[in-house]
Amino acid sequence: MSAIQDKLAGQIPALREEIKTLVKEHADQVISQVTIKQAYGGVRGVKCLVCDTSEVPPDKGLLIRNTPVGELADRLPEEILWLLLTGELPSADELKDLQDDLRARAKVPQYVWDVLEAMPKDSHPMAMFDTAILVMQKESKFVQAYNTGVTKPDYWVYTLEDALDIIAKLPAIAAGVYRLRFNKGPRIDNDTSLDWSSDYVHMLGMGDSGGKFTEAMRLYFVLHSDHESGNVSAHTTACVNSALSDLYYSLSAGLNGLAGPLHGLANQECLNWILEVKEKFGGVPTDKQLEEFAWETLKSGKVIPGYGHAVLRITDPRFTAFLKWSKENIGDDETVQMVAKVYDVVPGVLKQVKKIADPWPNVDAGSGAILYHFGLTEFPYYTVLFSVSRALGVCSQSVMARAMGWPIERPKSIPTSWIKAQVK
Ligand code: HAX
Repeated sequence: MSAIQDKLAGQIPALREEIKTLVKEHADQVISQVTIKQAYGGVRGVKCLVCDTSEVPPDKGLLIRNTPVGELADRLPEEILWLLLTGELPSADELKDLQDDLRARAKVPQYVWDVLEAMPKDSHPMAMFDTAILVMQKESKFVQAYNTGVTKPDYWVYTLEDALDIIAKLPAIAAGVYRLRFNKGPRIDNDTSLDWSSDYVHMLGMGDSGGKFTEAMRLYFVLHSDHESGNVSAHTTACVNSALSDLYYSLSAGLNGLAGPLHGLANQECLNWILEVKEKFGGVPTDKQLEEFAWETLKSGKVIPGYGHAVLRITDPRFTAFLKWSKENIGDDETVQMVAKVYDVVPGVLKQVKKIADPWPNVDAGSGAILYHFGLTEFPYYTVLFSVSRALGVCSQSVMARAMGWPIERPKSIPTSWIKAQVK
């Protein structure tokens, strides 16, 4: 038994008991109501999902297992995975066990590369990445166990197996997609002496003599790892998983949602917008020029990518962590300076648009400038990196959902005629 499986096996019985008692004793207590506006408005703000891996208070931003994400900025993604699953940071031995376990599962089957190589050369990197996950479905240990009669209390064990198998392979798949899609030459094999993010940078093949790119990628993978369970990618993963579809099905489904421009694809759009500004004004613009450009974007009916949020009502602490790192490490970079300038100017513009609930930057507003600085200039690739990281959170959520034995999701829909009858 691996250390993570052992740890969870120790924790899960008490968690199950706690939730069972909570539901039994307070089954009918109302925790949220739904208005007609919410029913037509993307179910915004309705409290009807449970997620214990992380929480996003609108006035605080991301807490991973109650710890503000900014306080986790120096951690390894593997430590975050342990934290997401268990609620605790790992000891040195536990971390080593998890890293060894991931290394042992890291080899990507050849047929994945055959499928990716057969895809059209102009496929979106997200379509390639999600296809790679889906095509490995036949490897699912959950399906094998289910078909041979494993019982419900043990579903989580095999979901954890699938989660670790998938997460271990994501750096190689992401690096392989990059090299294939952007003609960077042959794939580079894993280096099993490296940690999860360092191995990714190694397989990307862009070099990192000062170690700063690797540091940036570690930060990137930590900051994007989870954001409670109501966002499109997490909720889709959870919903598909609730049908007892395995994680290959459910994670690829969720990441297809991350590929939308209002969600994870915003990071590709965001840098694009910043570079458009730079090009138009031949460098960093004045505040007035930037303000005018922001209004132009809004008046043309487009959103300003990287700004606004469905839940947050403050500057996203993940943006703050990226900006701090950028200023400290690559502060001379003109694109980083642009990100800081946009942060000075754009909230003032968005505040004047009444309908916009949150004028502040979200995680996507600053991450692209860092990637761009280190020569990762292919914007359509950026959401793949978001996906590698977000898999840590949504896979952990799925393992815990199986551990708690949550049922298949089935909210009730109603037709407009029913709503009209209610308001009569
Ligand atoms: N620029 C222009 N208009 C914006 C805006 C922005 N940055 N943010 C919100 N609005 C608009 C909305 O489009 C909406 O307009 P309509 O009513 O005409 O459709 C109105 O303001 C009200 O929206 P809201 O209540 O403030 O925000 P929502 O919860 O509906 O949407 C979004 C949240 C993140 C989708 C939205 O702020 C947005 O489109 N932002 C830009 C895209 C972006 O950065 N997305 C990434 C978000 C973080 C994330 O999930 N990363 O993966």
